[in-house]
Amino acid sequence: MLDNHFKKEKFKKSVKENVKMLYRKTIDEATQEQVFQAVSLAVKDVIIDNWLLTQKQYEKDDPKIVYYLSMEFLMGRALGNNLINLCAYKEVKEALDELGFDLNVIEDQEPDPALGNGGLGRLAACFLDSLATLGYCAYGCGIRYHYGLFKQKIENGYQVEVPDNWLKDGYPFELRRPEYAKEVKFGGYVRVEYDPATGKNHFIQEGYQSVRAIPYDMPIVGYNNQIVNTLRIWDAEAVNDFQLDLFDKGEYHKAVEQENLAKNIVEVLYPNDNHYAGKELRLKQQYFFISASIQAAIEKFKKSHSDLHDLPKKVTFQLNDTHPTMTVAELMRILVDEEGMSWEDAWDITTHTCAYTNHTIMAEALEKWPIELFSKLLPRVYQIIEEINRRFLLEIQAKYPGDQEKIRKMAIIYDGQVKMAHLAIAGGYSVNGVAKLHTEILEKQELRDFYEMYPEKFNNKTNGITQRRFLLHGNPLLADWITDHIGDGWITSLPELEKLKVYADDKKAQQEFMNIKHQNKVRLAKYILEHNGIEVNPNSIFDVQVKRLHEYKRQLMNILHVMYLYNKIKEHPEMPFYPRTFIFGAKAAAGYRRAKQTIKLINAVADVVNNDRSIDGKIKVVFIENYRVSNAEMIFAAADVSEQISTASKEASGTGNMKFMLNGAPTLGTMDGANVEIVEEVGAENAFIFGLSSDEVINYENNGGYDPMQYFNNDPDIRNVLMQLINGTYSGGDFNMFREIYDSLLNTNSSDRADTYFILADFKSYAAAQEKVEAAYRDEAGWAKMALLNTACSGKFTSDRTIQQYVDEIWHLDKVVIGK
Ligand code: 26Y
Repeated sequence: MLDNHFKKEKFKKSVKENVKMLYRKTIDEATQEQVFQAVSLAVKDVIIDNWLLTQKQYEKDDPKIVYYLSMEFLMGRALGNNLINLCAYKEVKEALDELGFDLNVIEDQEPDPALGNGGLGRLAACFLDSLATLGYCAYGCGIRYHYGLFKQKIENGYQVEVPDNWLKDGYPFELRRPEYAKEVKFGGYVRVEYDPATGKNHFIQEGYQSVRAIPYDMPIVGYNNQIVNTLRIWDAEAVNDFQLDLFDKGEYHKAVEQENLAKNIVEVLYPNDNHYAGKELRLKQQYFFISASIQAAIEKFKKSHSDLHDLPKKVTFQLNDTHPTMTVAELMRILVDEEGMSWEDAWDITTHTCAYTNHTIMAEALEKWPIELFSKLLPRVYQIIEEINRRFLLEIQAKYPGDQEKIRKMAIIYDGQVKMAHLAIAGGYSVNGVAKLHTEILEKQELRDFYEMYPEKFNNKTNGITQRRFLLHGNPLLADWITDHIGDGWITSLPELEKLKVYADDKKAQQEFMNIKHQNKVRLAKYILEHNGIEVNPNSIFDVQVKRLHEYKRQLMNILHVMYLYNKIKEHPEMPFYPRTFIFGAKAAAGYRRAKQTIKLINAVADVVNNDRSIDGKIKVVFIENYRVSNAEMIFAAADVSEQISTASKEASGTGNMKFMLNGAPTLGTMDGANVEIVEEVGAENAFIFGLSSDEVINYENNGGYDPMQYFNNDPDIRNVLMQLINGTYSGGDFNMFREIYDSLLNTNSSDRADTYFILADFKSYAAAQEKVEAAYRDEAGWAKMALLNTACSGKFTSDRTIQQYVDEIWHLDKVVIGK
């Protein structure tokens, strides 16, 4: 579709006009950043027309709405993606060429909106893309953090966090909507008032502080269908300007407190990934955006519907992990306290409107809020949770009379804590895991009691990714090649990639496929030289691990293996060895000590290995600074090998694994998360699988019997590598620099078992799998076939499929077509 607005001359004129209006400059005086703003404004103009059109259609059709509630949306840049989905990328590129600008450079001016940490936040972004593309009425609801995930600098090998002031130049793809502001109340106390007329109690919150939640809307452009959905993120402002009476009453202090509350609440995204810290401000953030979002949703519903009992027919609240679980209680509060509904009716509505997605089984990621903190901050919401818990315990007792153990394990409030996962399961109609294996583990292990009680609530939705960003935009050469061979149906129907299978043995196709990979490697090599000052050889194998840094993801095993290879090459210089570039990209949570030490280790090994002329450049190690969505797109396109090496059972799904596969990189991994399904699709012969199974890991964890010291004692290769952590090899003689890492693998000096993540157990089978990678890569035709088949078999992993399953099996939304 070539939208009229993107006729080149008209677009050029509009860009020049915007430069003039915004900056009082002619186009040749404008900076690249100013041209970015001007181009974005021209694009936004087109988007807004479609946005209005979509709104009109929704008003006409009155479709069921899903609210995707999430503390994180890791959107990545919008300009390029919007042009892709408007089918205007090539026209705009040409128009800018003619004006003397390079669209790639213009795109690079945009800050990455990084309102998320990793997998969970990026999944939310992919889902919004698919929802708009498939024509479903969906709102993303989140927080407009003034600072997104920190930018990472590497100084002297260590991570340094730099604030991400993404709003400093103004973000062109957002719209402030002050007319939809909502008030959110914190603290104070609850006064109960008996109404003799109705015989009912009224619960009135008093002495509270409040903030005003102001929505900012970002357009979510569907692919080639004129649909534009909305990501609504809430900013906070002090309410003082309409509570000036506080000053009059001399309550100066309270007024200032409210001002600070507003300032702090949306200041910054918590940089923890898969790790719960229990901070009061985080709890405030949760209630802030949930209260505002649910109020807005109910208000919207009431505009066109008279009976709140119909809410489940028209609305679903999908909870992205437990972070938005406050929804259950807030919805109850609104229905009972504000709408005057009976508890029973309100509970029936709530439990047919809320649905919960679990993204992790890691114990340290489970949210458990201390009662003290919770009830002080949210007195009325806490009362409601107490009542939900009281009734829930009665239900458990009815089902399992006298079973105290069940109560201990399942209660929502227990041991002085509010357990958010239990509230989410009791308060909703669906609980889903994010990959087959993960859902099975939830049912059999982590949530077993809940599964036994409510088997009908449990279901699996294997994650997916959007091919529009991670192939069409990120890898234009491959995208064009695919379209030349099988047409462009894959853009909205990824399983069509299957048609590429007939080319798997075709010499010409193989060569073209690998030639594109080579060009993408050259592009990445240039980026690495510019950003890291390291020269890498595009003819070497690009072996890539990019994801958050976490012990369970085992970047440590990867770098220990590099140390092992380096030893081997030093010992046997004549040994045949195919040149390899080990590429890492990872942010560590600011307070995660072990993770930060691992980054230092990777950089220390890189320092030694990259500067050792005696190994002839056979190994290079690169740590890409500030891994984020925008450089990820380029990295996936250039990868030969996809490292997915988490301890089996720990990675719920993974989604990076899917992005690599789509771009033709075979998986080197454990049978964990969605890797299992990747292997199912592509065949074990087109992946490199190693390591303990999830059953074996879980068995060790439940029954003991794992002793890492055995590996240290019996395997000289392993012993050598570990000794190098404490003998100064990579630390300029400092014996202590990596001592803690060494201890974590061997010493049981705390309650934790040593080598919690079974690195030594899996080390040798990992090394063996790596040898298979090298042998396979030497067979050029064989490798090309394997790479091509990975792309061809990746059709299942589109988020379009995931979303369609959510729609069919959980949400039951109505499809909307513009103009129908
Ligand atoms: C602070 C806190 C409680 C917390 C913050 C962030 C807890 C968890 C998270 C993030 C979790 C996360 O990103 N999980 C990942 O979700 C992906 C999408 O489902 C999965 O692919 C991935 O395996 C999982 O680790």
